[in-house]
Amino acid sequence: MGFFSTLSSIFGVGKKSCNIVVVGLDNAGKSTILNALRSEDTRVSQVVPTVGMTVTTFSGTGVNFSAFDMSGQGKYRNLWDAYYAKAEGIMFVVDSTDRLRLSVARDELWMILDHKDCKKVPLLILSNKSDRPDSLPVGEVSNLLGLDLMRNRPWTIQQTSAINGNGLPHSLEWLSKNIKEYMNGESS
Ligand code: G3D
Ligand code: MG
Repeated sequence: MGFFSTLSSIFGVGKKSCNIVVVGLDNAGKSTILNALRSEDTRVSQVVPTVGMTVTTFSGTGVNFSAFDMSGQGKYRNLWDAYYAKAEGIMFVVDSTDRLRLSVARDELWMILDHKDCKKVPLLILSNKSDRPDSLPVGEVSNLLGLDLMRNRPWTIQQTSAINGNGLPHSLEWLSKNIKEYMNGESS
């Protein structure tokens, strides 16, 4: 698609690898976003799809994305503990046109943040599908998700379109910068 700089230029080819958990309700756009990352010249070394979950490792970048669909997969949730425990960043994707399920997305988001294994890692929230005319403004999505209550972690909400790429490079740059700061803080 050509709208991404390569992942390695955003994340750098560090010595340490980093793990990013990508979550959100089904149909939010998680797979489309990961596919867009894949379509650049970044070589994918591993894509392991399982029920309700996909792990994508981009070789040469040190970045691993593990994506989960949150809804209707209750019985797999115990699998996620290990991913939260080793995550250095969380990307939460919401469909900004799905007014009916934004409250479900809010409950899922706060359930993750309250999870015992979820550390104070940077949180990037993507208000996705902003290309659609029925997309809610980012401020409204932020209110509906209750983000004014967010404390004690670096976070941001960004408007994106996985279809035309708008907002994605900037969002990933934010995530990269904040993950680096988080990892430096952990090792010092
Ligand atoms: P998921 O992995 O979170 O479940 P997907 O979601 O990536 O499978 O996306 C679900 C549907 O939404 C797909 O449409 C996809 O093309 C569409 N979609 C994802 N991101 C965007 C976006 O930013 N804008 C628009 N307009 N559509 C988007 P289909 O028709 O294949 O189900
Ligand atoms: Mg998917």
